[in-house]
Amino acid sequence: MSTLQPSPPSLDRLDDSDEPELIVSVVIPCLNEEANIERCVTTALAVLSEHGIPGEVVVADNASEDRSAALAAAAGARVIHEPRRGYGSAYLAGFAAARGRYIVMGDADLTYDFREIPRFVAHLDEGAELVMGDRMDQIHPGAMPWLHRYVGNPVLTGILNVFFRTGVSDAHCGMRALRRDVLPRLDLRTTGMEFASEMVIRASKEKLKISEFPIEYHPRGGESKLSSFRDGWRHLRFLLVHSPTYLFMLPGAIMLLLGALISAVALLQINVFGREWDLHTMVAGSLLMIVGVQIVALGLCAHAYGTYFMNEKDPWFDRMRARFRLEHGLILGGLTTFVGFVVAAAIVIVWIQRGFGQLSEERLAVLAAALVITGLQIFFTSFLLSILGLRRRLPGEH
Ligand SMILES: Nc1nc2c(ncn2[C@@H]2O[C@H](COP(=O)(O)OP(=O)(O)O)[C@@H](O)[C@H]2O)c(=O)[nH]1
Ligand SMILES: [Mg+2]
Repeated sequence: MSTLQPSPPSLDRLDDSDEPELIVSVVIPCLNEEANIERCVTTALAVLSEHGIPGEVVVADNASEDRSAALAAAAGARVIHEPRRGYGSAYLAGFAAARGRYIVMGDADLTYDFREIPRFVAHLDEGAELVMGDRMDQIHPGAMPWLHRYVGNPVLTGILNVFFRTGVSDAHCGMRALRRDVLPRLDLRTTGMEFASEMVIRASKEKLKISEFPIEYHPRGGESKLSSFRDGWRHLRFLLVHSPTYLFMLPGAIMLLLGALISAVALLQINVFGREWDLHTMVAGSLLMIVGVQIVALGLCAHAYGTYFMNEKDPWFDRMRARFRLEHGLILGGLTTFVGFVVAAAIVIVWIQRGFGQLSEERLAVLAAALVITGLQIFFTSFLLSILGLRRRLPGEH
């Protein structure tokens, strides 16, 4: 680990006073933690002074109904009051009040060892912009319930890494550190426990330098504020709504392909599993195809929303819109609809030729309907995408 060197004056100082620059703000969110908060604050302050790190401890109190706030202040913390509930709300208030160049985060429940602060600081000194603790190999007995240890944490961290490729081992670790000057880029907004995921995802989208190292996780003093299913769902919901590719595009594309395949099997009466497939299969295949196109369309609109309205970097969508224009979508949609009408016309011609008698072209009729519907979906979605992007053309685009 690097030694802690005196730092050059930072540009992000909040005031012009001649006070020495604070290097570290330890920010601790606190909701009814009177059993633990005092020790958290005193340990953090002691570690800072032992290592000669100019710093402060900010306790973001979430309207605790016990003596937490008073105990924290008496122990030497600067206490910030945030009436709005939620782990994220507490941190956002604490961050706004922090003055240090670095922010070290940790729960007020004695699960994390604040004596690790200098290691986090050392990683930041070495150039990391976000430093994550990784608890997974050093969880003390009774520190993490079985459900979180073997289901919640690995599953949610796994999904997060598939969706956003962050490479972080323990996305919910509450002890972490970051440079305060990256906060505007992170633009964090969530109010609940999903704040932990938001920070990692935003950091990876902004391509921050993320480092991690193993830390210990101790059993909690006092009562946990986490509700497994409510907070687990809040995390999952956050991951899904921030990943149109995995929420819409992938499932939609799979449905579309599967639907097309099933329709083809029914239409061409291909023998699969020793029997031929007929009208019912055709209906199922076509429905799947229509729903697939619809979901892909929603995904494209979600990508457009992220790019145009949320200013998100979305290289995939940028490539798409560099290649495809409104007119491409209109032609594709128009042609698909046209082919649908041609199939429908063919059925009518056959009917006329048969003297308006009994007709058994149901599969073709379903195909015609599916083509007309998907064609119209493509046609009008193209217009909607164009409307969403009206004010944000690529350079050179008209
Ligand atoms: N869940 C929750 N935690 C809060 C809130 N405000 C502050 N906290 C603090 O956030 C930290 C994390 O909560 P905790 O119960 O330890 O959850 P866990 O570490 O995920 O099991 C603790 O220090 C809480 O005191 C809040 O409104 N909700
Ligand atoms: Mg905790």
